[in-house]
Amino acid sequence: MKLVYAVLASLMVALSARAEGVVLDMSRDVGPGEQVVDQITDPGATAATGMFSFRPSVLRIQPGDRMVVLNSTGAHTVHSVPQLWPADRDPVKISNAKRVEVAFDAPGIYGFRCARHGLYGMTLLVVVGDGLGITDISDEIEAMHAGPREKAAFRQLFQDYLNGQ
Ligand SMILES: [Cu+2]
Repeated sequence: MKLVYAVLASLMVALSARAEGVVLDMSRDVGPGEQVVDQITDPGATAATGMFSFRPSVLRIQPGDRMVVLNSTGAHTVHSVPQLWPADRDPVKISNAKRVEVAFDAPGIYGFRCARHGLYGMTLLVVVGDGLGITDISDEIEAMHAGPREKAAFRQLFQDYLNGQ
């Protein structure tokens, strides 16, 4: 029960800070070559799909840049998806961390999911460089050990990327 109160309290703080337009959270500070990805729980969502999300859910960065993930604190995690992650690189497994940096040196397309909410479509696509002309990741998505909503979310993210969003 204490955990529930802690989660609610942090949620209320975040909501009140947003309402007042106050930005005091030093964890949001980023340097050159860093881009923030937030992990969001939207209590106003009308369905589980759409309630949990990475923002942005498609991140475009350059080789050598770093993704700064915020709010992997209990409610959310960041796990690399094997089908969209280099086999020779250690998997990303972030949880219980308020701020974590992930560096990307090699161009390509990388996929991440929240271990808790991936089944609701909480997915993230990171495109490093120009995408190498990749026009299709349907085989990778099909091979994922994931439910239909998660696969649909990855398909939508890739379509968003192709559409230039
Ligand atoms: Cu989550």
